[in-house]
Amino acid sequence: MAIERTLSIVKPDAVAKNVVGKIVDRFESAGLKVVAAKMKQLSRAEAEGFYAVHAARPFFKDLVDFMVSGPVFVQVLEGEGAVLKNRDLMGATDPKKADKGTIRADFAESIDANAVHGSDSAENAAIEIAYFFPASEVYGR
Ligand code: RTP
Ligand code: MG
Repeated sequence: MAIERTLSIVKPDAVAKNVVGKIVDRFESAGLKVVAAKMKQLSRAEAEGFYAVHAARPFFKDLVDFMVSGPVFVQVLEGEGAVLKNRDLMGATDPKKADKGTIRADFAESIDANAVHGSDSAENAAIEIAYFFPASEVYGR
């Protein structure tokens, strides 16, 4: 499988719960490497731009309200099949439906406050990584 990069966000609920390190450990233990990272308070414009694909959805305002409710921890993960591997580690969008042992099952509160974001394709990963990190801030292979 190819070495990929994916964008991961530890969302405001998980940052507030002080479990950033526990979540990063899930990724590292699964063989993904953190190759860029920062904390950031998103502006409304940044959150709306990031989730622009969902702009017409009924949950969009709640999603943006939540994403600006506190700082997030944004990181780039690198490794074999990183996009799918990250999605598998995260679990289903709704933590009530997430498999046991996944990040959302263990740390998320609700479908809104669901602890993590992960890119859903290699194409979107490239776009999302560039949204937050200039190439000079990504320290991969
Ligand atoms: P994410 O983009 O944050 O990694 O989450 P995802 O791929 O698992 O889910 P997606 O469909 O992309 O939705 C983005 C975020 O919007 C919220 N959502 N709410 N109330 C609802 O039906 C609903 N559906 C989605 C979730 O917080 C989801 O993470
Ligand atoms: Mg998504």
